[in-house]
Amino acid sequence: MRTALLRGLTAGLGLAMSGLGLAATTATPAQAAPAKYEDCPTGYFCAWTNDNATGPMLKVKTDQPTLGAFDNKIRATSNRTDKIACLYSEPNYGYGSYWADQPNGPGGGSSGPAESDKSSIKFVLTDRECGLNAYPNWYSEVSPAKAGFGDLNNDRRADVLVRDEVGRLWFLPGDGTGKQVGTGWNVMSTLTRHGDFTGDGKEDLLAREASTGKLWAYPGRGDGGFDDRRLIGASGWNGMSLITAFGDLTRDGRSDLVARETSTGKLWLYPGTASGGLADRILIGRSGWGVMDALIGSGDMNGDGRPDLLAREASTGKLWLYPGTASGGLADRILTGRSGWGVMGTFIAVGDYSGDGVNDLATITNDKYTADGWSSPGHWGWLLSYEGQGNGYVKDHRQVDGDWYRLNGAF
Ligand SMILES: [Ca+2]
Ligand SMILES: [Ca+2]
Ligand SMILES: [Ca+2]
Ligand SMILES: [Ca+2]
Repeated sequence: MRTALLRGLTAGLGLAMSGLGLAATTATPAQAAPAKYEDCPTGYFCAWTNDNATGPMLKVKTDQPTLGAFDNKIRATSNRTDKIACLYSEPNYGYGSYWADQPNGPGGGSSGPAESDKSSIKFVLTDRECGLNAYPNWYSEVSPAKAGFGDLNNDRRADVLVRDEVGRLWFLPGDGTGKQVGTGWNVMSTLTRHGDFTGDGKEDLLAREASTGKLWAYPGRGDGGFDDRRLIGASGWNGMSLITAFGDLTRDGRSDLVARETSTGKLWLYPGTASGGLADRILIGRSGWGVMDALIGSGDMNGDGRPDLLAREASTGKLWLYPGTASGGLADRILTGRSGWGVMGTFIAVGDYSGDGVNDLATITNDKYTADGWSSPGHWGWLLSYEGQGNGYVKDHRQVDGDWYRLNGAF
Protein backbone atom coordinates (compact mmCIF):
# COMPACT_ATOMS: atom_id res chain seq x y z
CA MET A 1 0.00 0.00 0.00
CA ARG A 2 1.30 3.40 -0.85
CA THR A 3 1.54 5.84 2.00
CA ALA A 4 1.41 9.49 1.19
CA LEU A 5 4.05 11.76 2.66
CA LEU A 6 2.61 11.85 6.13
CA ARG A 7 4.22 15.08 7.07
CA GLY A 8 2.80 16.85 4.07
CA LEU A 9 -0.72 15.65 4.63
CA THR A 10 -1.12 15.85 8.36
CA ALA A 11 1.45 18.13 9.79
CA GLY A 12 3.22 19.93 6.94
CA LEU A 13 4.26 22.76 9.19
CA GLY A 14 7.74 21.59 10.02
CA LEU A 15 8.95 21.11 6.51
CA ALA A 16 7.09 24.10 5.18
CA MET A 17 8.64 26.36 7.78
CA SER A 18 12.09 25.00 7.22
CA GLY A 19 11.80 26.08 3.62
CA LEU A 20 11.56 22.76 1.86
CA GLY A 21 8.11 23.62 0.64
CA LEU A 22 6.86 20.13 0.10
CA ALA A 23 3.63 19.81 -1.78
CA ALA A 24 1.53 16.81 -0.94
CA THR A 25 0.25 15.00 -3.97
CA THR A 26 -3.28 13.73 -4.11
CA ALA A 27 -3.54 10.11 -3.12
CA THR A 28 -5.65 7.74 -5.11
CA PRO A 29 -7.66 5.09 -3.34
CA ALA A 30 -6.17 1.65 -3.13
CA GLN A 31 -7.39 -0.54 -5.93
CA ALA A 32 -7.99 -4.21 -6.19
CA ALA A 33 -4.72 -5.71 -7.33
CA PRO A 34 -4.78 -7.08 -10.86
CA ALA A 35 -2.70 -10.12 -11.50
CA LYS A 36 0.13 -8.10 -13.07
CA TYR A 37 1.31 -6.78 -9.72
CA GLU A 38 2.27 -10.36 -9.02
CA ASP A 39 4.94 -10.11 -11.70
CA CYS A 40 7.06 -8.23 -9.20
CA PRO A 41 9.33 -10.74 -7.44
CA THR A 42 10.07 -10.71 -3.73
CA GLY A 43 12.98 -8.43 -2.92
CA TYR A 44 12.36 -5.99 -5.78
CA PHE A 45 10.65 -2.69 -6.36
CA CYS A 46 8.70 -2.67 -9.59
CA ALA A 47 7.10 0.11 -11.57
CA TRP A 48 4.98 0.16 -14.73
CA THR A 49 4.30 2.82 -17.31
CA ASN A 50 0.56 2.16 -17.36
CA ASP A 51 -2.08 2.08 -14.68
CA ASN A 52 -2.80 -1.15 -12.84
CA ALA A 53 0.63 -2.62 -13.45
CA THR A 54 0.45 -2.88 -17.20
CA GLY A 55 2.97 -1.86 -19.83
CA PRO A 56 6.78 -2.13 -19.53
CA MET A 57 8.03 -3.00 -16.05
CA LEU A 58 11.01 -1.51 -14.20
CA LYS A 59 12.48 -3.95 -11.68
CA VAL A 60 15.14 -2.64 -9.25
CA LYS A 61 16.41 -3.19 -5.73
CA THR A 62 19.08 -0.51 -5.39
CA ASP A 63 18.92 3.27 -5.36
CA GLN A 64 18.18 4.81 -8.76
CA PRO A 65 19.37 8.43 -9.15
CA THR A 66 17.77 8.56 -12.61
CA LEU A 67 15.09 6.43 -14.23
CA GLY A 68 16.03 6.43 -17.93
CA ALA A 69 13.07 5.40 -20.07
CA PHE A 70 10.87 5.38 -16.98
CA ASP A 71 11.57 9.02 -16.12
CA ASN A 72 8.26 10.77 -15.49
CA LYS A 73 6.51 7.70 -16.89
CA ILE A 74 5.71 5.62 -13.83
CA ARG A 75 2.01 5.01 -13.32
CA ALA A 76 1.96 2.01 -11.00
CA THR A 77 4.27 0.53 -8.37
CA SER A 78 4.72 -2.54 -6.23
CA ASN A 79 7.28 -2.50 -3.46
CA ARG A 80 8.32 -6.07 -2.65
CA THR A 81 11.50 -5.04 -0.82
CA ASP A 82 11.64 -4.86 2.96
CA LYS A 83 12.43 -1.15 2.82
CA ILE A 84 10.50 2.01 2.17
CA ALA A 85 10.91 3.21 -1.41
CA CYS A 86 11.16 6.98 -1.66
CA LEU A 87 9.95 8.15 -5.06
CA TYR A 88 11.15 11.64 -5.87
CA SER A 89 9.88 14.11 -8.42
CA GLU A 90 13.43 15.11 -9.41
CA PRO A 91 16.55 13.14 -10.36
CA ASN A 92 19.21 12.47 -7.70
CA TYR A 93 16.60 12.29 -4.94
CA GLY A 94 15.61 15.91 -5.30
CA TYR A 95 12.00 16.78 -4.88
CA GLY A 96 9.16 19.14 -4.98
CA SER A 97 7.22 16.15 -3.75
CA TYR A 98 7.88 12.54 -2.93
CA TRP A 99 6.13 9.37 -1.92
CA ALA A 100 7.22 7.10 0.88
CA ASP A 101 6.08 3.84 -0.70
CA GLN A 102 5.72 1.17 2.00
CA PRO A 103 6.46 -2.51 1.34
CA ASN A 104 3.62 -4.46 -0.26
CA GLY A 105 2.50 -8.00 0.25
CA PRO A 106 2.48 -10.42 -2.72
CA GLY A 107 0.46 -8.96 -5.55
CA GLY A 108 0.09 -5.64 -3.76
CA GLY A 109 0.65 -2.23 -5.27
CA SER A 110 -0.98 0.99 -6.28
CA SER A 111 -1.42 3.07 -9.39
CA GLY A 112 -2.62 6.43 -10.56
CA PRO A 113 -1.47 9.74 -11.99
CA ALA A 114 0.19 10.76 -8.72
CA GLU A 115 3.18 8.59 -9.56
CA SER A 116 3.75 9.98 -13.01
CA ASP A 117 6.25 12.72 -12.17
CA LYS A 118 8.82 10.48 -10.49
CA SER A 119 12.48 10.71 -11.52
CA SER A 120 14.53 8.89 -8.86
CA ILE A 121 14.14 6.18 -6.23
CA LYS A 122 15.91 5.61 -2.92
CA PHE A 123 15.44 2.79 -0.41
CA VAL A 124 15.40 3.61 3.30
CA LEU A 125 14.37 2.08 6.63
CA THR A 126 12.27 4.91 8.05
CA ASP A 127 9.89 7.46 6.55
CA ARG A 128 12.02 10.32 7.84
CA GLU A 129 14.87 9.31 5.60
CA CYS A 130 13.03 10.08 2.39
CA GLY A 131 13.51 13.76 3.16
CA LEU A 132 15.74 14.04 6.21
CA ASN A 133 18.42 12.25 8.19
CA ALA A 134 17.27 9.32 10.30
CA TYR A 135 18.09 11.47 13.34
CA PRO A 136 17.10 15.08 14.04
CA ASN A 137 19.47 18.02 14.47
CA TRP A 138 20.65 18.63 18.02
CA TYR A 139 22.81 21.59 18.96
CA SER A 140 24.36 22.35 22.33
CA GLU A 141 26.92 24.81 23.64
CA VAL A 142 29.96 23.94 25.70
CA SER A 143 29.13 24.18 29.39
CA PRO A 144 31.62 25.83 31.75
CA ALA A 145 31.90 22.74 33.95
CA LYS A 146 31.25 19.02 33.73
CA ALA A 147 27.72 18.29 34.79
CA GLY A 148 28.17 14.59 35.49
CA PHE A 149 25.22 13.66 33.35
CA GLY A 150 23.74 14.33 29.93
CA ASP A 151 27.22 14.10 28.44
CA LEU A 152 28.10 10.62 27.21
CA ASN A 153 31.40 11.62 25.64
CA ASN A 154 32.65 13.93 28.38
CA ASP A 155 33.17 17.00 26.20
CA ARG A 156 31.01 19.28 28.34
CA ARG A 157 28.39 19.43 25.63
CA ALA A 158 24.96 18.03 26.41
CA ASP A 159 24.23 15.17 24.02
CA VAL A 160 21.06 13.30 23.14
CA LEU A 161 20.28 9.71 22.25
CA VAL A 162 17.49 9.17 19.76
CA ARG A 163 15.80 5.89 18.93
CA ASP A 164 14.27 5.71 15.48
CA GLU A 165 11.20 3.79 14.35
CA VAL A 166 13.16 0.66 13.47
CA GLY A 167 15.05 0.59 16.76
CA ARG A 168 18.37 2.08 15.75
CA LEU A 169 19.99 4.20 18.44
CA TRP A 170 21.69 7.43 17.40
CA PHE A 171 24.15 9.52 19.37
CA LEU A 172 23.74 13.24 18.78
CA PRO A 173 26.82 15.03 20.13
CA GLY A 174 25.41 18.54 19.82
CA ASP A 175 26.83 19.78 16.51
CA GLY A 176 23.91 18.73 14.35
CA THR A 177 25.44 15.38 13.42
CA GLY A 178 24.42 11.89 14.46
CA LYS A 179 26.21 8.59 14.82
CA GLN A 180 24.53 5.20 14.92
CA VAL A 181 25.48 3.40 18.12
CA GLY A 182 23.15 0.44 18.14
CA THR A 183 20.30 -1.53 16.63
CA GLY A 184 17.48 -3.59 18.06
CA TRP A 185 16.49 -1.16 20.79
CA ASN A 186 12.76 -1.44 20.16
CA VAL A 187 12.66 -4.45 22.49
CA MET A 188 13.16 -1.97 25.33
CA SER A 189 10.15 -0.28 26.90
CA THR A 190 12.21 2.24 28.85
CA LEU A 191 15.52 3.92 28.17
CA THR A 192 16.98 6.34 30.67
CA ARG A 193 20.33 7.80 31.54
CA HIS A 194 21.64 10.19 34.10
CA GLY A 195 25.25 9.92 35.10
CA ASP A 196 27.55 7.05 35.97
CA PHE A 197 26.29 3.78 37.42
CA THR A 198 29.32 1.57 36.80
CA GLY A 199 31.91 3.70 38.59
CA ASP A 200 34.23 4.61 35.71
CA GLY A 201 33.11 8.22 35.46
CA LYS A 202 31.40 7.65 32.14
CA GLU A 203 27.67 8.00 31.76
CA ASP A 204 25.70 4.79 31.24
CA LEU A 205 22.37 3.87 29.73
CA LEU A 206 19.71 1.87 31.56
CA ALA A 207 17.05 -0.06 29.70
CA ARG A 208 14.03 -2.13 30.63
CA GLU A 209 13.33 -5.08 28.39
CA ALA A 210 9.61 -5.20 27.60
CA SER A 211 9.24 -8.97 27.28
CA THR A 212 11.05 -9.91 30.50
CA GLY A 213 10.81 -6.93 32.82
CA LYS A 214 14.58 -7.11 33.25
CA LEU A 215 16.60 -3.98 33.84
CA TRP A 216 19.91 -3.71 32.02
CA ALA A 217 22.83 -1.33 32.35
CA TYR A 218 24.76 -0.52 29.19
CA PRO A 219 28.12 0.87 30.29
CA GLY A 220 29.00 4.01 28.37
CA ARG A 221 32.31 3.87 26.53
CA GLY A 222 32.79 7.61 26.72
CA ASP A 223 32.28 8.15 23.00
CA GLY A 224 28.52 7.86 22.76
CA GLY A 225 28.61 4.09 22.31
CA PHE A 226 28.06 1.30 24.82
CA ASP A 227 29.77 -1.86 26.00
CA ASP A 228 28.08 -5.20 26.61
CA ARG A 229 25.17 -4.95 28.96
CA ARG A 230 24.97 -6.08 32.57
CA LEU A 231 21.85 -7.23 34.35
CA ILE A 232 21.04 -4.93 37.27
CA GLY A 233 17.41 -5.86 37.84
CA ALA A 234 16.51 -9.52 37.38
CA SER A 235 12.74 -9.18 37.27
CA GLY A 236 9.73 -7.19 38.32
CA TRP A 237 10.47 -3.97 36.51
CA ASN A 238 7.33 -4.28 34.42
CA GLY A 239 5.49 -3.44 37.63
CA MET A 240 6.91 0.04 37.33
CA SER A 241 5.20 2.46 35.00
CA LEU A 242 7.76 5.25 35.19
CA ILE A 243 11.49 4.68 35.54
CA THR A 244 14.06 7.41 35.42
CA ALA A 245 17.75 7.63 36.17
CA PHE A 246 18.00 10.47 38.55
CA GLY A 247 21.47 11.40 39.72
CA ASP A 248 23.13 10.93 43.07
CA LEU A 249 20.52 11.54 45.73
CA THR A 250 22.21 9.40 48.37
CA ARG A 251 25.50 11.33 48.12
CA ASP A 252 27.82 8.37 47.65
CA GLY A 253 29.01 9.37 44.21
CA ARG A 254 26.85 6.88 42.32
CA SER A 255 23.81 7.77 40.30
CA ASP A 256 20.47 6.48 41.57
CA LEU A 257 17.21 5.46 39.97
CA VAL A 258 13.63 6.37 40.79
CA ALA A 259 10.59 4.37 39.76
CA ARG A 260 6.86 4.70 40.24
CA GLU A 261 5.08 1.47 41.12
CA THR A 262 1.98 1.05 39.00
CA SER A 263 -0.20 -0.83 41.49
CA THR A 264 0.43 1.42 44.49
CA GLY A 265 1.40 4.81 43.09
CA LYS A 266 4.45 4.70 45.36
CA LEU A 267 7.74 6.27 44.37
CA TRP A 268 10.87 4.25 45.07
CA LEU A 269 14.52 5.19 45.06
CA TYR A 270 17.00 2.52 43.96
CA PRO A 271 20.45 3.63 45.11
CA GLY A 272 23.32 2.83 42.81
CA THR A 273 25.98 0.75 44.53
CA ALA A 274 29.77 0.62 44.43
CA SER A 275 29.61 -2.64 42.48
CA GLY A 276 27.52 -1.09 39.73
CA GLY A 277 24.22 -2.58 40.84
CA LEU A 278 21.22 -1.32 42.73
CA ALA A 279 20.78 -1.51 46.50
CA ASP A 280 17.53 -2.25 48.32
CA ARG A 281 14.95 0.29 47.42
CA ILE A 282 13.88 3.16 49.64
CA LEU A 283 10.38 4.60 49.71
CA ILE A 284 10.62 8.30 48.90
CA GLY A 285 7.02 8.94 47.86
CA ARG A 286 4.37 7.25 49.96
CA SER A 287 1.40 7.82 47.68
CA GLY A 288 -0.14 10.06 45.10
CA TRP A 289 2.40 9.50 42.37
CA GLY A 290 -0.18 7.66 40.30
CA VAL A 291 -1.49 10.97 38.98
CA MET A 292 1.81 11.67 37.26
CA ASP A 293 2.48 10.55 33.72
CA ALA A 294 6.09 11.69 33.38
CA LEU A 295 9.08 11.71 35.71
CA ILE A 296 12.14 13.64 34.63
CA GLY A 297 15.59 13.38 36.20
CA SER A 298 16.53 16.93 35.35
CA GLY A 299 19.53 17.28 37.63
CA ASP A 300 19.80 20.24 39.97
CA MET A 301 17.28 22.83 38.88
CA ASN A 302 17.10 25.01 42.02
CA GLY A 303 20.78 25.69 42.53
CA ASP A 304 21.49 23.81 45.77
CA GLY A 305 23.71 21.21 44.13
CA ARG A 306 21.36 18.30 44.72
CA PRO A 307 19.47 16.59 41.90
CA ASP A 308 15.78 17.36 41.65
CA LEU A 309 12.84 15.55 40.13
CA LEU A 310 10.31 16.99 37.73
CA ALA A 311 6.92 15.34 37.39
CA ARG A 312 4.01 16.08 35.09
CA GLU A 313 0.49 15.75 36.43
CA ALA A 314 -1.61 14.04 33.77
CA SER A 315 -4.98 15.64 34.44
CA THR A 316 -3.80 19.24 34.71
CA GLY A 317 -0.70 19.42 32.54
CA LYS A 318 1.15 20.98 35.48
CA LEU A 319 4.87 20.47 35.90
CA TRP A 320 6.03 20.03 39.50
CA LEU A 321 9.53 20.28 40.87
CA TYR A 322 10.46 18.03 43.80
CA PRO A 323 13.76 19.28 45.21
CA GLY A 324 16.21 16.61 46.32
CA THR A 325 17.13 16.94 50.00
CA ALA A 326 20.36 16.45 51.97
CA SER A 327 18.88 13.38 53.63
CA GLY A 328 18.26 11.62 50.33
CA GLY A 329 14.57 12.35 49.95
CA LEU A 330 12.36 14.86 48.24
CA ALA A 331 11.21 18.16 49.74
CA ASP A 332 7.81 19.79 49.25
CA ARG A 333 7.10 20.39 45.63
CA ILE A 334 6.87 23.71 43.86
CA LEU A 335 4.79 24.43 40.79
CA THR A 336 7.40 25.14 38.17
CA GLY A 337 5.14 24.95 35.12
CA ARG A 338 1.63 26.22 35.70
CA SER A 339 -0.13 24.49 32.82
CA GLY A 340 0.18 23.38 29.23
CA TRP A 341 2.75 20.65 29.69
CA GLY A 342 0.31 18.04 28.43
CA VAL A 343 1.36 18.81 24.86
CA MET A 344 4.81 17.36 25.46
CA GLY A 345 5.38 13.88 24.14
CA THR A 346 8.97 13.58 25.32
CA PHE A 347 11.12 15.33 27.90
CA ILE A 348 14.85 15.64 27.35
CA ALA A 349 16.86 16.35 30.48
CA VAL A 350 20.53 16.39 29.51
CA GLY A 351 21.72 19.24 31.72
CA ASP A 352 23.03 22.54 30.45
CA TYR A 353 22.83 22.83 26.67
CA SER A 354 22.76 26.62 26.51
CA GLY A 355 26.31 26.97 27.85
CA ASP A 356 25.64 29.07 30.97
CA GLY A 357 26.24 26.28 33.48
CA VAL A 358 22.59 26.15 34.53
CA ASN A 359 20.64 22.99 33.79
CA ASP A 360 17.99 23.23 31.12
CA LEU A 361 15.03 21.22 29.89
CA ALA A 362 13.93 20.41 26.35
CA THR A 363 10.74 18.80 25.10
CA ILE A 364 9.31 17.28 21.96
CA THR A 365 5.68 18.10 21.33
CA ASN A 366 2.86 15.66 20.73
CA ASP A 367 -0.07 16.19 18.36
CA LYS A 368 -1.89 18.43 20.83
CA TYR A 369 0.68 21.16 20.40
CA THR A 370 -0.14 24.41 18.64
CA ALA A 371 2.95 25.96 17.12
CA ASP A 372 3.61 29.67 17.51
CA GLY A 373 1.73 31.62 14.89
CA TRP A 374 -0.70 28.83 14.10
CA SER A 375 -4.27 28.58 15.25
CA SER A 376 -4.96 24.87 15.34
CA PRO A 377 -3.17 22.06 17.17
CA GLY A 378 -1.58 19.03 15.59
CA HIS A 379 2.04 20.17 15.41
CA TRP A 380 3.83 17.17 16.78
CA GLY A 381 7.55 16.72 16.57
CA TRP A 382 8.67 20.22 17.58
CA LEU A 383 11.74 20.56 19.74
CA LEU A 384 11.13 23.22 22.38
CA SER A 385 13.84 24.72 24.53
CA TYR A 386 13.22 25.62 28.17
CA GLU A 387 16.39 27.10 29.58
CA GLY A 388 16.77 26.76 33.32
CA GLN A 389 16.98 29.83 35.52
CA GLY A 390 18.77 28.05 38.33
CA ASN A 391 16.02 28.80 40.83
CA GLY A 392 13.73 25.89 40.07
CA TYR A 393 11.99 27.61 37.21
CA VAL A 394 12.56 27.64 33.48
CA LYS A 395 12.44 30.49 30.99
CA ASP A 396 9.72 30.85 28.38
CA HIS A 397 9.94 28.27 25.69
CA ARG A 398 11.73 28.71 22.43
CA GLN A 399 10.60 26.79 19.37
CA VAL A 400 13.81 25.31 18.04
CA ASP A 401 13.13 22.83 15.27
CA GLY A 402 10.06 21.17 13.74
CA ASP A 403 11.81 18.07 12.46
CA TRP A 404 11.80 15.95 15.61
CA TYR A 405 8.97 13.78 14.33
CA ARG A 406 8.61 10.08 13.54
CA LEU A 407 11.11 9.02 16.20
CA ASN A 408 10.75 6.42 18.92
CA GLY A 409 12.03 8.46 21.80
CA ALA A 410 14.84 10.80 22.81
CA PHE A 411 16.89 10.19 25.95
CA1 LIG B 1 28.83 15.48 25.11
CA1 LIG C 1 29.85 4.27 33.63
CA1 LIG D 1 18.39 20.73 43.78
CA1 LIG E 1 21.59 26.38 30.65
